[in-house]
Amino acid sequence: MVWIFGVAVMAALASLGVSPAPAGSEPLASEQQATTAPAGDEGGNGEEDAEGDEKKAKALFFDDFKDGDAKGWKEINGRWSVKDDQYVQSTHRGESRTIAGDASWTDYAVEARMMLTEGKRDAGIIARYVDDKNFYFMEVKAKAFKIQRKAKGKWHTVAEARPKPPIPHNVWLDLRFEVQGDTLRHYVNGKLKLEGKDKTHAKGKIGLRSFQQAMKYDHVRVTALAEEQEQKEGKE
Ligand SMILES: [Ca+2]
Repeated sequence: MVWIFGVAVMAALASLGVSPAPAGSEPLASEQQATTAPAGDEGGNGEEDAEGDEKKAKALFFDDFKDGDAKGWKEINGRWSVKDDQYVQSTHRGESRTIAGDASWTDYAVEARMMLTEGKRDAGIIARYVDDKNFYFMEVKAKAFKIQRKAKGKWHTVAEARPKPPIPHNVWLDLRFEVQGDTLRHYVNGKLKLEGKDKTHAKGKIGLRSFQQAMKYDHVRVTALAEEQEQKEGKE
């Protein structure tokens, strides 16, 4: 039993005919615990706010580029800049890549909004980036969705599909790339487009990438899949 010290509470207890503990009989630790406990009214202060805060807290990484810079990103090639709260890659010559996050991340989802602008090739999200020769790539282009593996510098297609209708330019797409154990999942606008198996890379950083394609990104977010699952189960 936890005793709550406070005039209001003691008065309330007295009105119910309950006697508080004799003064001086309670250890100090218990008193501190009691005074920091919520006073009666539980969960009355904005459930939506609390949920939003929890979501932020659970993200391993988040960048909406509202701070006007790309701090935390390591731009390897391409022409990157932050404009109008978006991360813009403006050349469609050659490859572009920028890397962020933590090399120890294992099972997670990387989400980003992406818009293809100039060019005729592909752009997307990198996961489990070990180095420039070893990572997974979630690829999007007008006529193909792919999950690619790069290992020791060599490309291999893990899964592939043809989008219907073709993916247009200058339209925001919600991308989500999940890496969970040896399972890799490619989502566009909330729908699972591809799933493949590969166990070459177990952990690594995240990144954004294109080949002969200019594009924009926004709202990049990384979530640990174990924590996301716990959240879902907690709500049911
Ligand atoms: Ca933004």
